[in-house]
Amino acid sequence: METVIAGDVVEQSNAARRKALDADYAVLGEQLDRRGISIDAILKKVEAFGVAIPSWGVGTGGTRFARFPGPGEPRDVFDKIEDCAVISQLTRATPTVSLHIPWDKADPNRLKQAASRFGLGFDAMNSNTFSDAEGQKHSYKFGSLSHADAGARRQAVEHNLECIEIGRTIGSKALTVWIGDGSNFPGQVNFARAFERYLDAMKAIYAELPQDWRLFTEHKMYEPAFYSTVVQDWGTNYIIARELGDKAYCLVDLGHHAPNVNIEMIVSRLIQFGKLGGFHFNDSKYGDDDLDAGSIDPYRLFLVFNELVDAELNGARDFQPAHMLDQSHNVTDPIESLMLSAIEVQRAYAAALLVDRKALEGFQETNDALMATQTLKAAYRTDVEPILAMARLNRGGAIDPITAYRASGYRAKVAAERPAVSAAGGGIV
Ligand SMILES: [Mn+2]
Repeated sequence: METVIAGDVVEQSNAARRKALDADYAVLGEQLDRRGISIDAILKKVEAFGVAIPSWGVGTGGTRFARFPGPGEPRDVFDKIEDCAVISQLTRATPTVSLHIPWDKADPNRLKQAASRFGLGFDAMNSNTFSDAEGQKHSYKFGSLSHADAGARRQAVEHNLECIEIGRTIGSKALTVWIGDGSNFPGQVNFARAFERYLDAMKAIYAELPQDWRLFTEHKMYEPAFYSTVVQDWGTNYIIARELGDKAYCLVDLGHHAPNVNIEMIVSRLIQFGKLGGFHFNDSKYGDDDLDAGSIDPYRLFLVFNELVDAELNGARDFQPAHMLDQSHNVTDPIESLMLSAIEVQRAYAAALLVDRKALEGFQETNDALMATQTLKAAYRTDVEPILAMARLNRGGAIDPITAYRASGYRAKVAAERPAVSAAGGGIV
């Protein structure tokens, strides 16, 4: 397997940190031992945990006001795969890439080859009917899968079927559908009719889904439509998954809810009724800000993982959530942001594994609110960094990925190789 960053750069970086890590790991091991937790068991679970990188995440993002490209931006999907290989090599937490069609359209066999060179696989395919591709017959200005015009709907269905076809060749096992359909004015669309048309179109896509695939639908409260959105919340999303069938699941993008919504509770509901498909991780302060996962409210991320670990331990049915990052990097090096975000997601998982669930259940049964919440806090407060670093080291990654990445000079190298492009597809979904 090829690596992008020279092995000696990683080795040197790790050699300088190995002694301190061993000491920190031993101390944490002792602490956890007193709590009846085996640190090695947690380490094994963390080592097996992975989160997918969205191909569009390695380009600099932007807002509707401007985009400020960084040096060495990927020029095409093959550059994106190389950037993803860097993230994977240093963190060992991101084994897969999630592609977006048409942004990443290329010969599927070449795609497969490019990824397997670096030992990468492909996660869910993402379709795009929220913008017009060059030369397409019908515009999506007024919607796609829910469009009033049957021709536009058919075109959107066929695009999704093409995504499935590409995905089959490269070894993907899921399709994620997010649409921008909605309205900007009261009265512009008939809510029920638009949803009916959407469901009919989704049924046509679902009918062509391979037997071993899953279909994820992603809800979002607003934007690009600002008055109403066809798939606006988890309730509508749940209806869709129920209407379509056993292979249809709901995808939760953390940024796609109103401020202060209790997302961990939505996660719990979807798990309870066997319809949680997966996540787009990011963080937000005001709306769908697409900030780095764990950068604003790491406790919320922990609480989401608290639900996931609970489900994992209880053997919840149809529970195999897909983990993916979906965020926009406007002011940082996207590779650095994605490495740290993958680690933040891993951190939330590791901390959630430390919750004393027996004690928690006892406090819940006896209505001891204070001790129940302290039980969660005790897990959250534990600094699990030595576990995460040891997981990276054991799997050939870097103890400190950011320092190793900066020492490698990768960004300067690709800045010299890749001429600046002004209009790279750097959207966010
Ligand atoms: Mn998303």
